[in-house]
Amino acid sequence: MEDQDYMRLALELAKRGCGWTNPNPMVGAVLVKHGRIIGQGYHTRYGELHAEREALKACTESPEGATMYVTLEPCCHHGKQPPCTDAILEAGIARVVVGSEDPNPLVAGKGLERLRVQGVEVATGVLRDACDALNQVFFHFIQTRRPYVVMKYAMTMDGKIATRTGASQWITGEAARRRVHQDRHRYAAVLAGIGTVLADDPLLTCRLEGGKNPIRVLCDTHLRIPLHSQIVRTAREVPTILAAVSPEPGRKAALEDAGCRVWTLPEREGRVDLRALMERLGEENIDSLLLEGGGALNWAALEQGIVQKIQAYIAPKIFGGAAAKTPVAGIGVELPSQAVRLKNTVVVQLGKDFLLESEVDGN
Ligand code: AOF
Ligand code: ZN
Repeated sequence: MEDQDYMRLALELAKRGCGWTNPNPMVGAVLVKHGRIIGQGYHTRYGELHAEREALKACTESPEGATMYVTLEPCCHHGKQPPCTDAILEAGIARVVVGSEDPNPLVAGKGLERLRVQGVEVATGVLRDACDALNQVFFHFIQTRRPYVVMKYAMTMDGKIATRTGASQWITGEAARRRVHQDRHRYAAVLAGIGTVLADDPLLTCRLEGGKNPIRVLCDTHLRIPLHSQIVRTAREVPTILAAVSPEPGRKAALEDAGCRVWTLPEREGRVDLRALMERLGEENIDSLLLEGGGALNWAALEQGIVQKIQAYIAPKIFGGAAAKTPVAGIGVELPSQAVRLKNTVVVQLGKDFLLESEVDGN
């Protein structure tokens, strides 16, 4: 086995932490001595042992002289956990092979430096692209302190998110919908607009076995959400944040009594200022957000530059209808040259449907 093969294993281990480590990274580590794997581990949950210490703990023999493969640069600071560089040095690891460098200002090259100074052989950049891709969310959050926003919608091949009567269940099939629930588990929060709540009365929870519910965030400028909506009725079990502009005190109190948190945010063109909302969510350590908006919210999010990734689920069917809704509404751009540009597009087939995933250029 070569360096890349062990790193691939470390990556597979890291992914097991998906959905549980936010706002910290997913990290995997493998220890190899005389060509044999003697320990492996991954970061299982936010605040718990780091991958490096998990791997050392799992060792079946002395790790002295071993090579450690780790998907992210080992940390060298005291946070919720002591520095991994200390554990590596104490264990007498001879060589450390790293995937991604850690952009966390508390680490950022200092972890590697400390190991090198102490005589550990260090190699970097093994499967770097794959390791970087795994922690896109963490890298964004640690550098901006704002959530990584993924805009998701499902549409027909003629670009409709509902029929002319507003019916939208269902556009895509089973496999595509399962994928959405995986993302509700993976990302820390989900964001929708009051229009969606009034039209569909959704729960916005994760219905996967063993999955985790996202924190529900609703843009509800005038607090119109009904007390009998499914979201309010489950607000005691699933954390729910209502983002409003100058909420009416009685209404606010009633919704708080029902278990919702009500935030007062600045206004932008008569609606909640989304940049301010992102700042506030970042302050609450929410590192990622699945935006399941309607057309108005989606346009506002793009216009305010808060979106990092777009997921378009496309079903091979046609609804037609000039008045049937499309995924991004608002006023739109005037000229093709003013389009929101996307890059790094990936296509996945899910049953009969397709998922097109692109990053927003410049965000
Ligand atoms: C993790 N898990 O496996 C690794 C991390 O507050 P702490 O002590 O948990 O430190 C969190 C930082 O440690 C995190 O931002 C990242 O820079 C670094 N590495 N974190 O949660 C891990 N290896
Ligand atoms: Zn660490």
